[in-house]
Amino acid sequence: MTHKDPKQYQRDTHRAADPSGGALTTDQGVTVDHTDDSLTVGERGPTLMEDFHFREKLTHFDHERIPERVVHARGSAAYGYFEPYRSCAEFTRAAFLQDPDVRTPVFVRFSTVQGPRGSADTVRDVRGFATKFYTSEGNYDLVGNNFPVFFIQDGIKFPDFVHAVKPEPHNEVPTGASAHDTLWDFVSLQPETLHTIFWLMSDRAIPRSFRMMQGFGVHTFRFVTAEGRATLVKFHWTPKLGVHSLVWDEAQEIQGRDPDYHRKDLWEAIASGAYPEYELGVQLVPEEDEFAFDFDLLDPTKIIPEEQVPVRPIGRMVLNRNPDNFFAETEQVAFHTANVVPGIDFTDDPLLQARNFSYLDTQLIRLGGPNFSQLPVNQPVDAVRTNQRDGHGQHAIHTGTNYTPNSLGGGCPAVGGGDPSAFRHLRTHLEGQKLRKRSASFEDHYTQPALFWRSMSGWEQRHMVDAFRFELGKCDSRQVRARTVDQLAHVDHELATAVADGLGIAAPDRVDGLPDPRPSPALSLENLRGDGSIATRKVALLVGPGIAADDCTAVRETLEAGGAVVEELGPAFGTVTDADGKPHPVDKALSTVAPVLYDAVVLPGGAPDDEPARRFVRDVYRHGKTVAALGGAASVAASLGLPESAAGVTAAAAPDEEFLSALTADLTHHRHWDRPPVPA
Ligand code: HDE
Repeated sequence: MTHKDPKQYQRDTHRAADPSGGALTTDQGVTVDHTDDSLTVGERGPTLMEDFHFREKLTHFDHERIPERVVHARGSAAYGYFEPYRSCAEFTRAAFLQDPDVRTPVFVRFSTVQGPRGSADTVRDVRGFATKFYTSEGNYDLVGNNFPVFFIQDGIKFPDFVHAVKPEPHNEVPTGASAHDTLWDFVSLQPETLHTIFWLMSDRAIPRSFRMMQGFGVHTFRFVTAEGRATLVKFHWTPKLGVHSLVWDEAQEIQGRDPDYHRKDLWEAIASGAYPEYELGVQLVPEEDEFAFDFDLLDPTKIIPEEQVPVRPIGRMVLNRNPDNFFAETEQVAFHTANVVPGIDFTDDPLLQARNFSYLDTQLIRLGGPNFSQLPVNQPVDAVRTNQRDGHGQHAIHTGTNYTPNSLGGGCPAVGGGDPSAFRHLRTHLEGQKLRKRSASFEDHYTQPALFWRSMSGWEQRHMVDAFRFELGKCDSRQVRARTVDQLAHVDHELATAVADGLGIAAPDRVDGLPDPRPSPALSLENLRGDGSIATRKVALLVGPGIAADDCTAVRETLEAGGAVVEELGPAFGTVTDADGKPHPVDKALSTVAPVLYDAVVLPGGAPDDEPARRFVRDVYRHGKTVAALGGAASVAASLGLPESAAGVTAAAAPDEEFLSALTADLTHHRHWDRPPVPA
C-alpha cells in the first residue's frame, strides 16, 4: 500500500526556517540587535531614513492584506486524503478513482458565502465545500456547496445575484445575512432562485458543524473512460456523522457567543483525532438517457431525485491535519472548476461554463498575478513543465527553451500527443445559431421547490415557515414581501398562506395547476442521521459544591467511551468540594460558556440549583437538546417544570445502565422536536 502523503512532503520543503534557537533577522538575513525602538536623532528626535529594519518591518506590515474573496470570504480548511472503495474504471479513467490502495491527498475549504472574512460562522447561508485533490495526474478541484442546487441558471446573472445578497451598497448592512430588501426583491422578480431559496430557508442553511453537512458538485459533469465513453455524473459528499443543524434562535446567539464556532469545531475535532469523514457518492446517467427527465440535466437549479437515480458510494475522504498557517494555506488556496484531470469533463451547463472563466480570473486579482499555482497549497504533487514564464511572484528558476515547437531544447517539454495520460477534451458534436436565449427546458421554476417542501418532515416545514417569516419580516418594502408571498403561492398554497399570515398579509389566491411532485424522502434530515454515533457531541455537566463525584465519573466514562466531549462547568475555574469533602476539578467556568455551545446538559446529584444553572438547563431544553438529571438534581429538573416524560429528558436516582443508555440514545437523536414548550 502507498500511504505516503506527497503533499505533506512537499509542504515540508516550503516551511520557513524554524525560529527556535535562532536570532531575529531582516528579510535579507542580517541579524537584528533591537526591534523595540526606532533609530532616532537623540532620544526624542526624528526617525532616520537609514533605519532599514524599521522601514522593512513597517512596509511589510502595510502590505500584509490581500483582497478577500468576493464571495466565500469566510472559510476554514483542513488537509486529508481520499481513497476509492474500488476501481471506477468502468465509468472514468481518473487515476485517483482506480486503486483502493492509493490515497490521494486533499485540501478542503469550507466557507460561508455572504459575509466578509471576519463574519460569524453560524449565519443563515449556503456553505462552500471545496476540495482540491492532489492527484498523480494533476490537481482536480471539486468546488461544491452544501446545497445541490444554485440560485441562478446562467453565470451572466451571478453579479446581479451577488450584488442583491451582499450587504446593501449605501450602508454595508446586513453582514452575513440574507434578510434584507435587495435579496428578496431579486428573488421575487427572478423565480429561478426559488428552489435554492427553499434550501436556504431550511435547516440546511444553519449546520451544527462543517463535519455534519453534505456537499454537492451541483452541476452535471462527465466521467470519461479510457475508451472515450462518457457518463453524466453528479457528485455528493455525505458526512459519516449524519447531517445535523442548529435552531435559528441558537444560531443567532452563537454569532455573539462564539463567532468562530464552526472554525473551532473543525480544528478541535482534527486536533483531538476525531477526524471528519465523508463518503463520496455519484449519480450516474448514461449519455443516451440525458433527455429522460422532466427537467434539463444542464439546469443547475434542479436535482435528480435519489429515488430516480440512486447515489452510488465510490470512496471516502478523511480530514486529518490542520493547516500550519491560515494565510499561507486557507487564504491563499485557489480553487478553479476548470482544474480537471483526465477522466473528468464538463457539460454545457451555462453556470459551469461561466465558472470556468471566473475562478481563474478572480485569482489574478486576489493573489496578484499569474504564478499563484506556485504557492505551496496550490502546487500539484506531480511535475509541472510549462512554457509559461515570468510575471509577479515567479518563484521557479526555469532553464532551457520556453516555446513550442523547438529544436534547441530537444523538443522538450514534449507535447503529449500519443501519451495516454494526457487530458483530451471529450469530442462532442455541436451546432446552432448564435443567440442570447434561455432554453425552454429551463422554464419550470416551481416543481422542484414543491418537491423539496413536500419532502420535509413536520418540524422541518415549521422551521421553514418561521425562516420565511423572519427573513421577509426584515424587509422594509411591502411590495417585496407581497411579491415573494405571491411567488410562494405558485409552489404551495398552504406554505404561502402560513407565511402571509406571519407577515400580516392577506392569504394569496389559489393558483391553478400547482405542481404536484412526488416527495423525495432522501431530502429530509430525518433520513440523514449518519452512523448513529455520539462522537464529538459536546455535553455539559453542571457541577458545584456538594456534587456527587461518582455520578460525574459514570456519565463521563460512558459518554467519552462513545467519543463525546464532556466538559464540567462550575462556578469558577479550579475545583469545587464534592459531597465527600474532596476537591473536584472544574473544566470551565459557567460564566465563560453558554448553553448554545453544547448538545446536552447533565445534572449530577448535588448539581447547583441557582439561576445561572436553571437558565442553562431551560435553554438546552428550549433548543430541543438532551437534558438528563441524577439523584437530587432530578428534582431540580422537575422544579423547572421540565416534564420527565418529554422526549430527550431523562431522570434517575443513580447512573445505572438504563439511565446511561437512555442518555446515549437521546444524544444520538440530536434534537427532540416533539416536546411540550419550555415552561414559563
Ligand atoms: Fe463560486 N466563486 N461562482 N460557486 N464558489 C468563488 O472564486 C462564481 C458557484 C464556490 O473556498 C470565487 O476563488 C461564479 C456555484 C465555492 O476558495 C469566484 C458563479 C458553486 C467557492 C466565484 C459561481 C460555487 C466559490 C470567489 C456562477 C457551488 C469558495 C473567490 C457562474 C457548486 C472556494 C474564488 C474557496 C468562490 C465565482 C457559482 C461554489 C468569484 C461566477 C454554483 C465553494 O470566482
